[in-house]
Amino acid sequence: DLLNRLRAEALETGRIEGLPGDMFINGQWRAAATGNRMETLDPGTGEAFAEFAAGGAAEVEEAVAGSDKAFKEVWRKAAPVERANILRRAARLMRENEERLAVVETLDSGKTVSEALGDVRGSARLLDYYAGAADKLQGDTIPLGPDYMSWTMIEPVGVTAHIIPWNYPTSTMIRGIAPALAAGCTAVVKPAETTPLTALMIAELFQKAGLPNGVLNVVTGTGVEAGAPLVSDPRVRHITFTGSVGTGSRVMEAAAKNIASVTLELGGKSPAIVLADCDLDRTVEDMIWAIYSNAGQICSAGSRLVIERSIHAEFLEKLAKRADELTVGHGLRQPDVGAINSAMQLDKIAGYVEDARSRGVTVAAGGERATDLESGKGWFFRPTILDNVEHQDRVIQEEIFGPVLSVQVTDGVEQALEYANGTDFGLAAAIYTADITKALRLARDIDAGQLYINEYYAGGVEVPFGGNKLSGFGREKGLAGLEAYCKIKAVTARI
Ligand code: TXE
Repeated sequence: DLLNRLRAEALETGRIEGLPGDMFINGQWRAAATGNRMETLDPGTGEAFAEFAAGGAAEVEEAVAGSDKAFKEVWRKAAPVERANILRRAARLMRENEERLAVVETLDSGKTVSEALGDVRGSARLLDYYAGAADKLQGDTIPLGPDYMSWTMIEPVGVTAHIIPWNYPTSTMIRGIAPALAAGCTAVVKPAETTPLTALMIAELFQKAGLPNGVLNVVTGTGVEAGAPLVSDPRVRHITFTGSVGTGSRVMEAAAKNIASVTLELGGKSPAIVLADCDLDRTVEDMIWAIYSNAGQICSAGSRLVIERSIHAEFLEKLAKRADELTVGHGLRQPDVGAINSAMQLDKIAGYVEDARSRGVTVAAGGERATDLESGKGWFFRPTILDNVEHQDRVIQEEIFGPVLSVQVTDGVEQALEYANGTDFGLAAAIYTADITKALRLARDIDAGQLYINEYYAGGVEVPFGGNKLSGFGREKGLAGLEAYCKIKAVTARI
């Protein structure tokens, strides 16, 4: 079938024909004014496979100006059902092109092609979900007694900026632009410099879906050259950022200068609390995918296992066995675990593990770099378990963003709760137990944006997603995901 043909072609030639390499600005495909270009590398081989435009302040200026004009003249005036129809057409086009999108996403990001397919399908679903919301953004009437009439109107905030990370290029872009466009906002997207291609392909699909010029723009380039001017532009009224805590803080500072609002989806160090009465085998399997999906490069990854002492030994034995069984390799070869997105990220992961080992932390599985078995190339790290780690250790406190699980042993629910809340992050947490009282008590008391009970990553596009503390604020997905893109106008008349 098409997927297998594309996979075989890409594995053999190291490239894909017909990729977009220019930026999408105001409905036009454009090179950078400087003529500068950058390469994107396949993490599965570490070799370049495509080029794209290195945009900067000049292109950001044009994109924001075009976006502002399209907002004022076209998109905010469009009937909600018209916006919904375009989003639905884009969803259909994504599904029709899912194989190609998935293969390109795999080459750009390093993830497995089945993970990439899942991302594309989930993104099409997000487009449908927000298409359905576009014509339901209605206000309230407010009773004030006989002499007045008062009502609210839900209006789009205006031009929005979307800064996208490299771990979920397609999903993160769509979960921002789908509610933004549904609400009547226009968007300028800056993808990560290591994963720009699917953003450009998505722009092509929106163009085919009939989106008016300027409503969606994609400016590629580095964070400093393209991202910074975008988030500093006073015409941008909301910024949706997913990435590191440090960059998120700089983005918020830039937004503060313009009193623009921000959604920040930053890092995490999310615990899975496993109590002695859990369903052991099922929980082992859940933990494997909580941490090793996307090679651990997930902000909400279950990167800490907080486990009750009485089942620690048995659980760890099973978990380490499963971790050792996992295959690692080029995402197009359909391994269990794909590549690390960049050489820099791989060095960061290896650095954490080496440092822990040198301090005497037990490495219960993995702990080593790897290469693709067939080609001997690429950036990989074996699924790793660091066992019995002290709570203050940096592999408990800091985000590694790789396939590394850090285990904390607990003597009961109270200590588990302390451990769960005892980091600077508050993104996700999971609780595994047969005791509903313990589960609900922990769900109430853990300070995190997502609580999962007896499953990890439970919930879909309908469920709000976001973090507390250094993990950020604001919520994406679900109806809550529309709020950032809407402002309320209250109209009150004396009659
Ligand atoms: O992130 P950055 P990096 C974490 C993870 C990872 C670390 C570093 O721990 O190891 O961050 O990754 C753009 N103005 N996460 O360096 O810098 C940049 O071009 C505007 C967690 O890649 O935050 C890219 O598009 N934009 C995470 C995006 O910001 C700027 C996902 C993210 O890059 C900018 C990714 C600037 N001044 C990394 N500087 C998650 N929450 O899922 C950079 N950018």
